[in-house]
Amino acid sequence: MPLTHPVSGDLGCKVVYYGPAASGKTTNLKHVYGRLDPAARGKLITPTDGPERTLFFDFLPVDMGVVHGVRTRFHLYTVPGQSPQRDSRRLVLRGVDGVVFVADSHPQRMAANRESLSDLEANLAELDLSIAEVPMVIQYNKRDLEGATPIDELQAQLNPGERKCFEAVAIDGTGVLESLTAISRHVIKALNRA
Ligand SMILES: Nc1nc2c(ncn2[C@@H]2O[C@H](COP(=O)(O)OP(=O)(O)OP(=O)(O)O)[C@@H](O)[C@H]2O)c(=O)[nH]1
Ligand SMILES: [Mg+2]
Repeated sequence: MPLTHPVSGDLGCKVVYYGPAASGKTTNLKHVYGRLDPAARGKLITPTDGPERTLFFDFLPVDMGVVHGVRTRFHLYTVPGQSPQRDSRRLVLRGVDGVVFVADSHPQRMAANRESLSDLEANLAELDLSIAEVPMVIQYNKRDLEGATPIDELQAQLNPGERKCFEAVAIDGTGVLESLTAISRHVIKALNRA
C-alpha cells in the first residue's frame, strides 16, 4: 500500500525492479536518473559489493507531480539479483506497489529468469501478496545481444498472464522510460480502484 505523508498529505508509491543477477536493474535506474530533470528526482543511491553487484538495494526517489490532486512521489528500488541475497530481496519487497521484472535476453539466462520469477512469487507470498494481484510489467532487456532469446519464447516462459511487456536495451536507454511510465500508470490505476 502506498504511504501518505502525515503532514503534507503527499503520496509515496514503491516500485521495485526485480530480476536475476546482472539483468540490468541498476542500469535502468541510472538511465532514469540521467534523463530526469534534477528538480524531479532525488539522489541515486547504489551501494555495491564489487563491480556492478548491488548490495541490499538501489534507491531513486522520483517526483511525479500532482496526480488526481495529490502530490505523488515514486520510490524506485532495485533488488540485488545474486542468489544469496534473498533476505534483502524480501525486505525490499515490503510495501511494494508495483514491479518491473527485468529479464535477461541472453540465451543462457532463461533458467535464471525463471528462477527469479519463482523467487519473486515466493517472496510476495511471504508478504501475503499474490503475484497475480501485484501490478507488474515485464522488461526483456539486452535485446542488443547477438543470439538473444526470441521474444515469443521469453513470453511463453515468463509471461503466461500476458502482462504488458517491453523490449529494452538499458545500456542505451531503449525501453527504460517506457517501462517506468507503464508501471506508474498501472500503479495509479490500481490505487484508484482500491
Ligand atoms: N549488452 C547489454 N548489456 C547490458 C544491458 N543492460 C545492462 N547491461 C550490462 O549488464 C551488466 C549488469 O548490469 P546491472 O544493471 O548492474 O545489473 P543488475 O540487474 O543491477 O545486477 P545485480 O545488482 O547483481 O542484481 C552491466 O555490465 C551492464 O552494463 C543491455 O541492454 N545490453
Ligand atoms: Mg544492481
